[in-house]
Amino acid sequence: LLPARPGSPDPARPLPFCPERSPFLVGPLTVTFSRVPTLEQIRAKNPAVQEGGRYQPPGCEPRSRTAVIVPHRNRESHLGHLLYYLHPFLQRQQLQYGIYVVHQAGNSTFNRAKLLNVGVKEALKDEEWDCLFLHDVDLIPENDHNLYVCDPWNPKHVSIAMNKFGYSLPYPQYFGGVSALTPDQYMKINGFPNEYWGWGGEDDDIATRVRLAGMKIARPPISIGHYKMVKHKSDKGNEENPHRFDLLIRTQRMWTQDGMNSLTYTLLAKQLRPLYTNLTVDIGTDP
Ligand code: UPG
Repeated sequence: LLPARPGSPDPARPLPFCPERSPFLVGPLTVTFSRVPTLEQIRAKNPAVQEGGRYQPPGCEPRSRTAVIVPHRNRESHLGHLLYYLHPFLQRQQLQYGIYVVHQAGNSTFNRAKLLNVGVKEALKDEEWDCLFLHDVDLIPENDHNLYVCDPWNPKHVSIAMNKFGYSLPYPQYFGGVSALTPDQYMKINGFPNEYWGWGGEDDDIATRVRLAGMKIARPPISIGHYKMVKHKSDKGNEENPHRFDLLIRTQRMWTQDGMNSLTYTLLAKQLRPLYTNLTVDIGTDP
């Protein structure tokens, strides 16, 4: 017998597992950005999504409980596109999931990796997630066979074929865009670095952490890891980080000291919005 899921209609007769391959998958998807959908339109198309952007498949026990964590500031239209495509995508995969948007408060230099650490820490207070998807706001998956579940052995890099790189990997160690780690894998690499302020470098640091922690980068087949990026200019407050090469030289020395075990921040707000959980956070400023 499977354990009864809280809220299952009859605790004496727990739900069967969802099938290994969801019957709702359609494969390649058409993704366009001609119009930004409103949150109302997205809500109307996703009536089963609950407060905080949470969902559980009806009638079966999900094979993964997945938290999608999105670093964010000042990209509202990109967030509209992402929510529009991601909610139906995840429901077709019959996952239990929650979407967290981690919003950096203030105007100081952006820090993607630190925001993701905050998102992980806060999401794990809500639920024992099986899998953490760290997800740029402007990347839309183009094939729903790209399952938002974790590899049990290794951190997974998922956005391996982005349109902006001609649908191929820009270089072998690339780990930017969308990645997936179990909470154990995340803690094993001491999370992501907190000290990369501004654009660049943090994703290469994370790839190095994976290697130094004795793991490898797992990847789906290239045809499945297709992503379309919403075109954008570089953001104010996220200029190229001039220190990134110096920091990358120090990863081997620093990774056990800089990460989840040194994370400090002030959570300013946690709001259960209809399509996502919003975390507004003060992560400090570039020293
Ligand atoms: N972001 C914001 N607001 C900002 C800046 C960044 O929300 O003002 C978020 C957003 O989620 C975005 C992500 O940070 O998708 C990455 O920033 P972006 O400027 O889009 O970087 P790109 O050059 O498009 O992305 C690649 C990788 C990314 C990596 C970055 C730097 O996809 O994961 O962080 O290069 O190495």
